[in-house]
Amino acid sequence: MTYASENFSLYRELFMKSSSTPMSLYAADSWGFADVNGDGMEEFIFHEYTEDYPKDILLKLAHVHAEELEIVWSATRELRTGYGRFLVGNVDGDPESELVVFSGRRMVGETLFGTRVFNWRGDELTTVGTDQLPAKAGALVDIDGDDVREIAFAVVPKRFANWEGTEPAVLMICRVTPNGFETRYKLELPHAVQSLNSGDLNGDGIDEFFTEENSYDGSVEGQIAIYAVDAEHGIRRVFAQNRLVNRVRFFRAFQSQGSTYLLIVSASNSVPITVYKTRQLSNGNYELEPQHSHNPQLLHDAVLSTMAYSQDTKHYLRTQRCSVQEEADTGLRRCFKLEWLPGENYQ
Ligand SMILES: [Ca+2]
Ligand SMILES: [Ca+2]
Ligand SMILES: [Ca+2]
Ligand SMILES: [Ca+2]
Repeated sequence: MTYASENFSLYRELFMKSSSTPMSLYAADSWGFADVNGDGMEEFIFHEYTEDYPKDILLKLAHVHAEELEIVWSATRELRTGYGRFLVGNVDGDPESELVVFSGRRMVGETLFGTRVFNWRGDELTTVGTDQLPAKAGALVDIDGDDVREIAFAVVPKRFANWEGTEPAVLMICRVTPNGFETRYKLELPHAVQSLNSGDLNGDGIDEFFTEENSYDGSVEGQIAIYAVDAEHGIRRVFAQNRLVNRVRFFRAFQSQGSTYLLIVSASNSVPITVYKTRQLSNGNYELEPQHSHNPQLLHDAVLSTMAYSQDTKHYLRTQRCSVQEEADTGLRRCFKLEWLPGENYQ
């Protein structure tokens, strides 16, 4: 198989993002690359609207060729994900990556799919774990360093007739076992979690996770918090700053020059992008140091963290909403342009 060495673009009627950042259309939060069927070739994992009505949103796997996606698997309607979100990672004993799909919310009278783990069996992705817990936000974390990821999610346990988006959440760490989800740790919060992502913030090989939080009464808004997990303390909050951001559009931990940083892209136009250095204090808590310097390597690494990366093709992927003209030309109603950028241009 050959890949275009030049940049190339695909136009697709796509929807979806991973479960970490609700407002994001950044490729790093929207698409996945992993070998999910164990054939040694990486799949491109995405969601797409069905062509026929009623419109559903289905998970698909494709192999990437130059300027073309070859669909190798498509979910049936029974496996539709609605407005769910997905993550890709190894969450069980076999070496392949699984897909973890979260349903977004729970309302009276609405079908709830819960959180599902999909594994490749035979020639199909099938549900191997399920939980009726609706998770608005989630991330994969390795809390014990065994290279199997646990699932961190923010669950809203009650049913609501109306969904405000500010319902108090319970943070949970679950492990996927042959018998389904096993809850390891829980922490009840008095406010909501809008988004959640993970990374090893102090370089010890154990993941931490971080959240964007708010409350119905507005007393908590744009709060960024960091949580550490260990057997002794369970889930422990090690940083929180209220009104740090307006509203998060994208956030991610990334490495640059041997240190860990947090990139926060806010919906606010006045201060859209901030990079923080994460620093652990002697008492185990963290502080975030805003980086004001125009360090080109740091900015470069921050931008790369917004893109998805394909190991097989050595391309970064970024997404852009099509222009009105492009949508007219392609005949697509909601068009996103996928741009593959050769990795060697970014070394
Ligand atoms: Ca494969
Ligand atoms: Ca696995
Ligand atoms: Ca683990
Ligand atoms: Ca760590």
